[in-house]
Amino acid sequence: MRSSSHAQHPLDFLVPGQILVLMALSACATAADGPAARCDANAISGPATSITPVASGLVNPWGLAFLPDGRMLVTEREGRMRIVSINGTTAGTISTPVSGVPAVHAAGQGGLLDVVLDPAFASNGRIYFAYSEAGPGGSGTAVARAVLDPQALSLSAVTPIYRQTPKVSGNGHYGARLAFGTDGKLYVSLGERQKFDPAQDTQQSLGKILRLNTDGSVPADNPFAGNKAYLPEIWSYGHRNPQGMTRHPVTGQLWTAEHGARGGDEINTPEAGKNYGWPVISYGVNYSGTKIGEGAVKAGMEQPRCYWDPSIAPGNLVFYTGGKLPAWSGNLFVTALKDTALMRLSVDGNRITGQQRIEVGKRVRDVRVGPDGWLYLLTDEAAGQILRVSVP
Ligand SMILES: [Ca+2]
Repeated sequence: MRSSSHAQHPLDFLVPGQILVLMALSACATAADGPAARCDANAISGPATSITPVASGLVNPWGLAFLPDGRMLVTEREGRMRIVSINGTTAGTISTPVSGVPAVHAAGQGGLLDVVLDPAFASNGRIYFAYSEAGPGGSGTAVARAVLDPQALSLSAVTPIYRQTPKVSGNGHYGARLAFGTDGKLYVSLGERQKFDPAQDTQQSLGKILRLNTDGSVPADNPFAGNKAYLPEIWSYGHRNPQGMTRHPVTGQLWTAEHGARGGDEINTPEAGKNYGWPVISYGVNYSGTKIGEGAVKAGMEQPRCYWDPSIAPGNLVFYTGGKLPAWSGNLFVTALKDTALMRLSVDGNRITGQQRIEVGKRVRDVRVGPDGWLYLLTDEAAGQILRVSVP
């Protein structure tokens, strides 16, 4: 029609009414739009909280597990595991390091990461922990099983049960939360090591959620068992850096929090065999502002339950089961590193219906429900603390 040598505006051939329609369509199709909603779309209010330090002097604590006697087993990212007793005080006692912890690759985001107790810990003393391990090619997330003697402060029978493949360069996006399902299987969240595409490569374990037996072997009923195109340990794939994982106390559904790119942190409910999209779909953009992948929505790829834009940098998450405060019952609490807060999300089925931001003022790495019914946080600081969140 016209020579392309003219610097013609692409909308010049449209009449004004058509331009409006086109603008509306284009607004619907931007990467920031899609069926998922922002986690903070509806602000909710709740009872005023008290946040009290109960132990101080931990160095970058990462994972916390309550022992049956009420003490806390805590990891420090540099490679130490300690037992903390609070005895109802605000100046808890921190033990010397537990012996027997293997050498870890403590660099960048890597080191000694999550720890969980075996569901039968009271009888078998077993714990499971995730860590970054150096090896040919660089480093990767690994999971080990051991027997803890809480009195002797020692680990025995330390056995690596899983190693992420392949090991790669760099010191980011290890993921590394652990959670037991109601099926007694161990779920492991693995980041994509800042390598993007491997999250979609089903022959690698970067950017995956795994489902394992407690000795590291693959359950026969895993979604891809027997399918040569997939590593059999994969539960779900297309994840970026999931550092939060828990299960719903009633339904058993797995819930995860994952760091997205700028403006794309997500809450997901990973289901067997499904693809969660990274790096093909995302609500975020590169830190430089450039686009990632193909947009926010694609057939065959799952949407998050909600996303944060701007990003909060989520750590762990947990459903409130404390029973102390009916107003929190069934709420999902998510820690925020960059946003230095605790997010209280109201949940209806699989839908996030509201968010209350509870200011902490420190980078919050982990959240757990304590045996006293209150919430306990780890702050990711060189002068790290355990904080109790209660309602007076
Ligand atoms: Ca996703």
